[in-house]
Amino acid sequence: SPDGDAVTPTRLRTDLARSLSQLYGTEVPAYTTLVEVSEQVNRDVLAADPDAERLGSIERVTAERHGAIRLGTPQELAQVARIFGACGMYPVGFYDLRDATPAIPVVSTAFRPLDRDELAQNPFRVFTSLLVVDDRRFFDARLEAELTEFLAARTLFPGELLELADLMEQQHRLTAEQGERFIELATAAFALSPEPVDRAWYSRLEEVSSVAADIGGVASTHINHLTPRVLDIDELYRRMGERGIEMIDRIQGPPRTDQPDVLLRQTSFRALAEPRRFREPDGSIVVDSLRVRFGEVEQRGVALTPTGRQAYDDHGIAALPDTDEQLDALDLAYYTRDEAGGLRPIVYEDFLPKSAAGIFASNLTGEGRSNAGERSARRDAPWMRDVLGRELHDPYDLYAAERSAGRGD
Ligand code: OOG
Ligand code: NI
Repeated sequence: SPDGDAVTPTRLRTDLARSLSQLYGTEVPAYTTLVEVSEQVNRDVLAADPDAERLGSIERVTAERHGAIRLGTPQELAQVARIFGACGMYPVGFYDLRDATPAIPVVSTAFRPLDRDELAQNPFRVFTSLLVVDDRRFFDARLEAELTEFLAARTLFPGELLELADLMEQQHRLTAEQGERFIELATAAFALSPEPVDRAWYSRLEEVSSVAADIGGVASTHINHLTPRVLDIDELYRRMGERGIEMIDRIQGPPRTDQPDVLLRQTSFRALAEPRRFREPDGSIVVDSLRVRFGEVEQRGVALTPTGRQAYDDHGIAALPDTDEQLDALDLAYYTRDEAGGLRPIVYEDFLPKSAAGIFASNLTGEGRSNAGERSARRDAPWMRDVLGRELHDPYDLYAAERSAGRGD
């Protein structure tokens, strides 16, 4: 029957995650090693720890990935919102990485499923950053004008893909054939382009920021990384080292303690030099390399309430109590109750701006250049909501709603 073959948003998200994972594995072979080691670590933790699944079923954790992409214009962001919307992924949170050290000229959100059962079926999410071309701390008026012109002339997402996306958002289903076509076009849109890079233009942007060059120096976008989830990131870090893969020098986020895991811990291995074709100023094409993409891995813990987060941001993990019961009683973290009345943590499904900036920074090729004291362009959650033309969800509202629902409040 036609209905039996219909593709739902959930199915489309699962297929997209799998297809991008396959693509990225062919593009960045060390990613495949990372996935293998992550799966081994998860199996070992599951075997040794009876409570291993308290933060998510082994099926979910093993399938779990987040991706990162970087865009140049508000129009591109609005388009990608339609593509992810078709996959049941909606914008959550606003992150301003221009305030970080070193400052990165982007603002970001994450597209992800909102409901617990959707997350359980497939938790794929994409951290999505947008270049702020009119921020005078990074770009002078002339470079802004050139960037704007360059970005306006490119097309990241073909019309057919956007039409299929809109159809899915309207109908909540596509035919099997339409679904396949969607996946094919979406995967191609996020593949590394073989088109030559204009050397002079790329270099000018790179002087300001290698993130600006990665975004605005080429006529396409690509997955920057795809991140599996592990149940023990310290063990993962150790095993990757043993395999001779050079990791960045630290794990971002809260340190390991005997307290319940909170928020998000992440680490990455260095950007790999990938062969890329360049068009030189004399018109010749040469093969050189760029280091912009990398591997990242993460471990997730319980989501903190605004009060818990403030305490963590101000004083570190030591400011939080030692048990789930205390975290719950003091309203510092989110929990629901299981059938036996025990506490079940609500997993943190979002990102941390400090860690995100650290991940960006660990992979910058140069210092970049920014002019303190210059005008920063206004970018905030309301601005981004207007660009998206759809609701920008507040992560705390989602966690609070889940807690209330789970307790029958
Ligand atoms: C995004 C960096 C942030 C994370 O997991 O916090 C990020 C990027 O490099 O484009 O992916
Ligand atoms: Ni990431």
